[in-house]
Formats: sequence, C-alpha cells, structure tokens
Amino acid sequence: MTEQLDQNAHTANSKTEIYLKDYKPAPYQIDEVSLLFELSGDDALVTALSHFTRSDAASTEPLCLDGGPFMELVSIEIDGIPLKPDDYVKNETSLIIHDTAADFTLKIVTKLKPAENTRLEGLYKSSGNFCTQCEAEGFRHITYFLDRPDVMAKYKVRIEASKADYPVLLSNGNLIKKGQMPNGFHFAEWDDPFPKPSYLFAMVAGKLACLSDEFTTMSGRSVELNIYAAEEDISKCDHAMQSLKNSMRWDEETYGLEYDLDIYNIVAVADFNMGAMENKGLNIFNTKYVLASPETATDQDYNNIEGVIGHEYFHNWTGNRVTCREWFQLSLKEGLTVFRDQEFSSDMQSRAVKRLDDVRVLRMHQFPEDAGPLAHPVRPEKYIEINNFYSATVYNKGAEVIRMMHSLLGAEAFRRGMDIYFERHDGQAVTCEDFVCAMEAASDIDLRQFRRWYSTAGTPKLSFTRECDGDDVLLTVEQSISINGAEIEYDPLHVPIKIAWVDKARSVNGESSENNAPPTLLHLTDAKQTFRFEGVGKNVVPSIMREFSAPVHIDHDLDTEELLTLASFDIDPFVRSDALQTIGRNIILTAAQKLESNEEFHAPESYYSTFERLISDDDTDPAFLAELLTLPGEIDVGQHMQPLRPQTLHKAREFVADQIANRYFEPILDKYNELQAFDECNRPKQQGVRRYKNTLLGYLARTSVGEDILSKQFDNSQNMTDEIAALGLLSSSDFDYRNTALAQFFERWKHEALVIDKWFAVQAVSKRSDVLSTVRSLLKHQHFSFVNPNRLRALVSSFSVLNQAGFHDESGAGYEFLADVVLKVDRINPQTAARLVAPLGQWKRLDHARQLKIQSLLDDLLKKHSLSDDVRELLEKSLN
Ligand code: B3K
Ligand code: ZN
Repeated sequence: MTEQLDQNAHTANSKTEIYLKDYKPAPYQIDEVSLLFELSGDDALVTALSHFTRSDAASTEPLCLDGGPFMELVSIEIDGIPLKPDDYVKNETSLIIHDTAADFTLKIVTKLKPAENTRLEGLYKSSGNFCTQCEAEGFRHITYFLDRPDVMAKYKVRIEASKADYPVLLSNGNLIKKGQMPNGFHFAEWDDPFPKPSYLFAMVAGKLACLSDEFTTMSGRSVELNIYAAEEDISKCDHAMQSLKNSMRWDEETYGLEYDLDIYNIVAVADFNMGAMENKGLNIFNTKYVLASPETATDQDYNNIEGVIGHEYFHNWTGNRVTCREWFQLSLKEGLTVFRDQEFSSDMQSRAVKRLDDVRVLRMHQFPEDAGPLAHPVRPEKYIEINNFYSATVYNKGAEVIRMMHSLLGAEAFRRGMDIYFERHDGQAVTCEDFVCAMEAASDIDLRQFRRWYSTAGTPKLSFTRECDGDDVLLTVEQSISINGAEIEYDPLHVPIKIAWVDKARSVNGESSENNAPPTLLHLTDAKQTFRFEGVGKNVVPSIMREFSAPVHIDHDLDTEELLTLASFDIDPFVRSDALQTIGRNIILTAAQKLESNEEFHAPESYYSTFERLISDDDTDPAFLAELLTLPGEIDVGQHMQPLRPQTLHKAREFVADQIANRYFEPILDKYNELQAFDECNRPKQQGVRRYKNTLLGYLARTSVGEDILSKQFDNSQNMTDEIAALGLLSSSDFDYRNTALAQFFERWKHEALVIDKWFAVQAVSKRSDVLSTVRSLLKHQHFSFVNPNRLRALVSSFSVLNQAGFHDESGAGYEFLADVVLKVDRINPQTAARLVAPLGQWKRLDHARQLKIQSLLDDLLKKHSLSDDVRELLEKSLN
C-alpha cells in the first residue's frame, strides 16, 4: 500500500448531523443479492444483481442508493435495460434513480482499486490478500446499495481470481461450488441462507494457510471450523481455535444457542482498523486477536484472544440473527455482546480477577470519555460519522447496563428474557427498547425508569453518608452527574446498589471474614434517598457496591481504618480491592500536595502493614494478590485531581511505590524468588503466578538489585509475559542495560510484527523524562508505519493515552506531536485517525497554560486543514 494517497481529497461536501428522531423505515427492501467479484491484479470488478420491492406501494419516492467516491460506475441497468444518463443522478455519496417500479431487479457494475484503499473500509488489500470491512458503512464503497442495517437480504457470491495468486476464495455462508476456469483462474460460489444487512457481508481472496477442526453442536450437527492466516503464522492459531470451540460450547450451555451454518471461517489480517468483525460465517480478525505462542504472546494477549474470539462468535446471535434497526441502536448488539464475552471469560478463568479487569478498563477509558466533551449516551441521539460511536460508552458502559438488568432480574429471569428476545425478534432489525421489553416480559421488574440509562450521558456519582439511630443505621445516597466539570440536570437513574455489612469486631479478632447479614440489593430511584438498616449495630462497616453493581463513581465517608477492614476481611473481591485502591489514591493525592508544598510525607503505618500482610499471604489467588498489591494508576488517580498536575502526580506515585519497595525489600524478594521457581502447567494458575511475580518485579526494579534482577529475568525468560515485563521496566529505567535489552529484543523479534508492536509500546509508555524525543524519533524508525493501525497505535496511543506524564509535558510538545500525527493519518485512514483524537479533548481538566495550548492547536487544525468528517466531528466536539 502506498502512503501518498489523500483519502480526504474528495471531501468537498461534509456530512451533516443525523438524528435518531428522524428515523424512517427503508422505502425499499432488497430480498436477494447476487454478487460477482472478478479480481485481476490489483483491481476488482463487481457486478451486483439485487431484487428490490417498494415497502409502501403507494409511495413515489425515488430510490436513493448509498455510494462512495472511490469506485467507478461501469454500468447500470434495471430488469435488463441499461439506464440512460438522464434516468439517474450520481454524486460522491449517492446514486438516485427516478421512476422506479414497485418491484424490479437492478444490475450495477462497479470498478474498485483495493490496493489503493488505505482507509481499510470496503474492499482492500492487506499483505497481498483481498479482504473486506463493511461495518458500519463500508458496503457502499463496493457497490451502490441501501447500505443500512434494516435492509436484510440473502446473498449469493461468486469470486473469480488467479488460482496461483489467490488460492483461497471465501465469502459468507456455505460453499456451494468451486472449479477451474481458463487462463489459470478459478472460482468459488458461496450461499448464505440467512438474510443479513450489508454490514455483515465479507469476502476474502488470498494466499493463506489453514488450521481446520470440527465442532459437534448440541443437536449433533457437525460444523467445519477453519482459521486462515499467513503460512508463517498458522502454527500460532491453536489457542484461537480452542477459544472458538469453548465459545460454541459455552453459548449452548449458557443460553441454549447453537451455531447455524455448516462452516465457520476466521481469517487473520495484519491491517485492520478494529479488533475483529463478526461477518456471518466469515469473521475477519486483526492478527493481534488470533495469533499466539508462549514465546510471542503475553498472558494478556491470550486472554484478549479468548475474549475477542468469543465476542465475534456470540455476535452470531446477538448482532447477526437479531440485528440493529439503525446505528443509534449499536449498543443493542455491542453492549450485550461485550456482557456475553465478559461472562464467558469469567467462566473460563477467575471470575473475581476478570471483574476487576473489566472495571479497570471501564474506569480508565469510559469514565474519562463520559466526563469530557465526547460524552454521549449509550444510545446516542445524533452523529455525523457513526464510526466515531464505536466507543467505550456504547461497548463497555453498554455492557454494564445489561449487567445491571441481569442483577435486577436475577440470572434465571434474565435467561428467560433472552429466550423471549430471540423468540420475538429472530431475523429482525430491532431496538434497545425491544430488548428491555423482552426483559420486562420475563419478570415482574419495572424497568421504566431504568431505561434512562440508555439516554443519559455522564457517569453518575453516588455519595453515601451514614447516621446511627440506636442499633439501626441510616444510609443516605445522593446521585449527581458532572460533564466537563459542571453538574448537569437529569432525571434520576434507577441504580442497583449491592450492599452488605462487615463486622469490625470479628475482623479485628481476625476470626472470620464472614459478614453478619446477607447482601441486599438497594434500588436507588430518587436524587436523594435514605435507607434504614435495622439492627445492624454500630460496629459495622458498609461494604458498598459489591461486584461493582453499577457503573458509577463511588463517594463515601469511610475512614482509612474502615477501608482497611474491608481490604482485609470483606469477602467481595471488588470491595476488597477497591478499598485498597481508594486508600492508595488518597495517599498519592496527599503525597502530591505535600510535594508541592515541600513538606514531608508519610503514609499511615496501617496501610504499610496491610501490604506486608498481603505479601506473606500464601492462601489467596496470586492473580488477586497482584491486583491488591498494585497501586492505583496515574490515570485513575488523575481523575480525582483538580486541575490535573500530571508531573506532580507521577512523582507522588513514584514516591509511594519507592517507599513500599524499600521498606519490604526482603519479603518481596523472597516471594519473587519463590514464584520464579513455581512450576505448574494449568494455564490460569500459571498466569496468576506470573502476574503476581511481575507485580513484585515492579517493586524490586526500584531497589538496589533492580538492574540485576531485571536483566536476569529479561535474559532467561521462557515466555513473552516475563520478557516484556522485564523490558517494560528496563525501558523506564536509567540502567546501563536498558539500551542493550531494547536492541537485543528488536534483533530477536524483528520478523514478528506483533512483537515489534510491543517494542514500540514499551518505549512509548516509558517513565523517563526523554520519552517525548524517543517517541518522535521512533516515528522515523524504518519499522514504523502510518498505514498499519496496530503499529500506529502501539506507538502513538500508548504514548498519548497511557503515558499521562509524558504526553502532558509542560512544553506542550506532546500535544503538537499528536496533532501532527492525526493530520498525517487522516489523509491515509480517517477512521483510525479519529480514534487518536480523544486525548486532546481532555483540556478542561488541565491548568490554564495547557488549556490554551490545546485550544489553539484544535483551532488551527479545524481552520487550516482539510479534514475527514470523522476527525472534524471529534475536533469540533473537543473544542466545545
Ligand atoms: N462490530 C465490529 C466493529 C466494527 C467497527 C466499525 N468501525 C467488531 C465488534 O464489535 O465485534
Ligand atoms: Zn462487537
């Protein structure tokens, strides 16, 4: 692919806002589509034959087909008769045909240049192979069509290509026929019996190796499973295959949902805007979420693959069989499917640790989004570019909304609700409202007020205060939402609050971690509400928001000692971990204040001794201990600092971590050595031990043995988890061995693209003060690429999203760096450029000087440059 293309050069007319309230059903339906792809060299000729019927026979509305500026219209005919130039009007985004009949067949031939398509949307080439990405609106770049999800058709596809260059020819559904053609060409015909929207169409033609397996469904049908990847990568597909089989079994056991075609294909491609795509029967994946071997992939990669393979598989029912009426309903399929993949992963590994990981992702990515200029409801009301709404809010907050319904209804009623949802809507394009109605039909829970979660932007803050009344405790809860630093008005949300009481006396005696009353589910429905807990006594601590029962900020009046009681004795892993995180956060924030006023600072002794106790704990799950022993991250703490002072915050956190490391050097080292010797083949156990060990390594890196221990682990590690953990810490250090290790790693792995992504990322998140100049020079590295989204994100997003202190450098150079990159990438790939913009939108949280710098940069970008709709929409919002 070439980089000199300007993918926005055409944007003479920019798109305007589309509103949910303006939705109208499609004027035509298309029931059958036949597509012929003639692939030669780098070109593609596409013949589309579609059968249209007018939805409302009395309507005289002209037929307006969606199209794109990158294809050439070769010919167009209706019922076999070519259209004359006066019969239609064509512009950059549509083709309008006047005087259409109530029922007709349209034949359109278009010519595409997939090798020039760096937008990675529609039909494009990646590593020499043809592939597609049609969600949300990519199909319109292949042919003129009613490219909207409420138009569902049956597709038949024939692909013709050189057999030597493109031996594998795939599309959706089942393979019907394949055969030879003259001149070394061959063909394949695919038929998908399930009506689907155009966004689920897919086609692949390429030179690919294949890993095959088989799955027998619960009704005894045999399904052929294939994972296609480049020849050199095919040995790394076993984990993905196992994850696929586990997903298929899990959906049968959990929801009674069975796979419906004879074949399930997955293709791994190196250039992909997102993680993966759930096209019916032919998933296309970013290689990052398929390929794994212990030498090249971390435990985190293994878990991500399991999660994404599951996610795309689960879409077959939640997304494909039942799809969205329009794109405002995106969370109908995404929130629900994220909830399903989270539950699947929880059943495969440690449920407690998975929940903590999911909460961390939500707080790190969704909470900032919901508090800033890009805040939007789970079901947005308007958009310019729908691709900008594949957001943490639609996905992760959307999943929390489903999870709350699961808590409100209980597992059994929720399952009944899912059954009703499929009974009512299989084969349809529906709304979030339809989903909630199915849940209501399955239970006697009134979800009228709960629905507001779909339309209210911003993260609610729950403030808890306590009062004693004899042996009763009165708990008052207030809810409020702030966006861009200002409180908004909203109709109160229905928030499920899971709460229990932990007995201080028992915990002080160390007798038992049991609580004296079973947890209760409170329904907060007012702006302010008081709940009475009869007879719980004075000697109790409230264990609030167990399992993180709602996506909210938690603000309570618990003191450090009470939090330490929860951290040590609560049985709920979320509350336990959150109690320690809250203390850690308060300590770091106080340390930051003291640093600023040059005062001495000491954390409370009881906090340190809790740490010491945890290090000597041999009974608790090591992965969970790793969580407990990790200080809250800078981004998390930063959300509680006003204005955000990233460098002070960074220094304060380093100070607290150094104190812990030096104080408990010996027990940490002993534990590290003990874990290093641990030998166990069970994967989740092994993972947990590595997670714990590498958390301890983070502390040891700060001590006198730091360089020695990091270099030993780096040199001797047998797997990527340990290797990259050591390299990451070295990369942040001033140790002599740092450069040697980085150079060695590069030499060792320069032929493994996904590993080289990690090499870029560890340098981008470095805590060194020279990180900005390192990142700038890496932009010129011969292995850097603006065209490959994985490589771009490995360097640019790792720096701008994850390296808070580095990105917010006082000079403002971090902002300039990001603005330059956004501009450059926008000319190549607008969707991916838009995904880089968010960090610039956080200026309201910063001091005045930084605010001015970002504002003037945003202003310049908007005024002086031609931008894609994708980037323009986000910059305009960010400036507001
Ligand atoms: N549905 C796709 C995402 C499509 C992205 C379009 N810009 C992947 C997923 O959520 O499963
Ligand atoms: Zn999805």
